[in-house]
Amino acid sequence: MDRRRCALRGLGVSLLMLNWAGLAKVLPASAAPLAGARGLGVHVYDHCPYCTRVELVLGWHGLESQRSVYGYADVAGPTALIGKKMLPVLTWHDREGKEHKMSESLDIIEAIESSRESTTGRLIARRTGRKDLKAWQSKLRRVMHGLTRPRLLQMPIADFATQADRQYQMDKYVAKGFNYERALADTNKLVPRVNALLLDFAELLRSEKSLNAAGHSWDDLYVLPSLRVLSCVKPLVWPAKVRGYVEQNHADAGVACYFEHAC
Ligand SMILES: N[C@@H](CCC(=O)N[C@@H](CS)C(=O)NCC(=O)O)C(=O)O
Repeated sequence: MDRRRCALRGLGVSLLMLNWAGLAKVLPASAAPLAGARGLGVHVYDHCPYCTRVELVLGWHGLESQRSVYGYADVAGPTALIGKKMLPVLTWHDREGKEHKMSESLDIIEAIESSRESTTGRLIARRTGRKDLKAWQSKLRRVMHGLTRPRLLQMPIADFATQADRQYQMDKYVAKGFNYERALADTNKLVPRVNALLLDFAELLRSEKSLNAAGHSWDDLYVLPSLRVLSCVKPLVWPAKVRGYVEQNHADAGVACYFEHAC
């Protein structure tokens, strides 16, 4: 399911990089991680919010990449990349043909943002720390997983293609006290709560495509992947403004949501 393919060409050197926390630091020219990068590869789980935020930023920058999606029970695949089972990972070759691998979504996004290959320049402002947004996110976290975890297993994504992949997800969350049967039985209780939060979210949006009037920021990157995951839950009622925000931002990046497969 490759959505992007191509090579980065002629990356310039970026001297000034702002890290994700917003602290300015000057890196030597050689530290511009994507300088001269070719053949970007993005290694992801489709359902993973950290992976989605990377794919959103790649897409908004118009940087194409070879997309590899791993089964959730596949230990060898991701481990072969960075020595541990954790995604996302970005891979590329430098001008000399040497292969590079980068993990940690924050670092990957910073590398993309600071690359000169993108014609857009920086797109993502710092997180604002909006209290209304923080409060909304913590309410959502408390109720969304009961709806999304069982349904994500039904999505036609490589993450959960095999019984072993689905079992891996279930074992992971059952070990943390999650109960799949109870969660599904609670659907009718959880849906109205999430519907109310979607209505609240419409009030938080200060532009059609971004939470803040000035354009995309880390606020959007923290929220959009959660909303994308919620798109697998059929009984939810999406306010037009919120659905537009989710669909447009993912479409702009070439990242599919789950609306059409919702159950
Ligand atoms: N700090 C990392 C977190 C990445 C992460 O937690 N990835 C999860 C998927 S959402 C993972 O690879 N989990 C492996 C597993 O649960 O087996 C980042 O921001 O990239």
